[in-house]
Amino acid sequence: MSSQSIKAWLGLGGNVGDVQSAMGVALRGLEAHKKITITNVSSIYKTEPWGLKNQPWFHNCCAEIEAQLSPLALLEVTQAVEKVGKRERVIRWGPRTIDVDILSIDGVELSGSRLTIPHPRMVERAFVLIPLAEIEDSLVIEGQTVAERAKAIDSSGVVQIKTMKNWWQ
Ligand code: PH2
Ligand code: MG
Ligand code: MG
Repeated sequence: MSSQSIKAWLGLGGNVGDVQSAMGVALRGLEAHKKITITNVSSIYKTEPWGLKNQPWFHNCCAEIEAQLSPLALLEVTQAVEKVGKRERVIRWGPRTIDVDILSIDGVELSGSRLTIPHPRMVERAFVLIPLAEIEDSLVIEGQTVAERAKAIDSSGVVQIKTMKNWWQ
């Protein structure tokens, strides 16, 4: 049993069905885990599909958590939470009900077959950088802060949606 605490940032999204509600279910599922505390959640953004263009727009958000779990144990929890959202991934970068990605873990760099931290494509993705900058702008990824990267990237396909502050609870 590990009692070491980690701070991590997650990216959530989807483009099939009621994604706002699926992201709420996922976040409440994480919060219900006794070794996870959600410390911040961004607004929801409507975002242009990245990678595979010909599919519906996504909804995305980011969350900051604290956990008494190893990175791989956290991955297992995020995957279990995706299962509750009935995720079935058929095509890479294609339509999905709910996706929960570990973006970054404070002080951790990791490159393995199951998990790479920081998430390898996060710095190319406005749908990650813009919600992440909202909750943690001074986080440094590959030598640059999230705020700097969010400012430099084309954000025309990322539209903030008005929600209640604690929309996910
Ligand atoms: N996720 C993908 C592929 N493309 N595009 C947007 N806008 N948002 C996503 O969450 C997303 C994507 C694969 O995980
Ligand atoms: Mg994923
Ligand atoms: Mg993803």
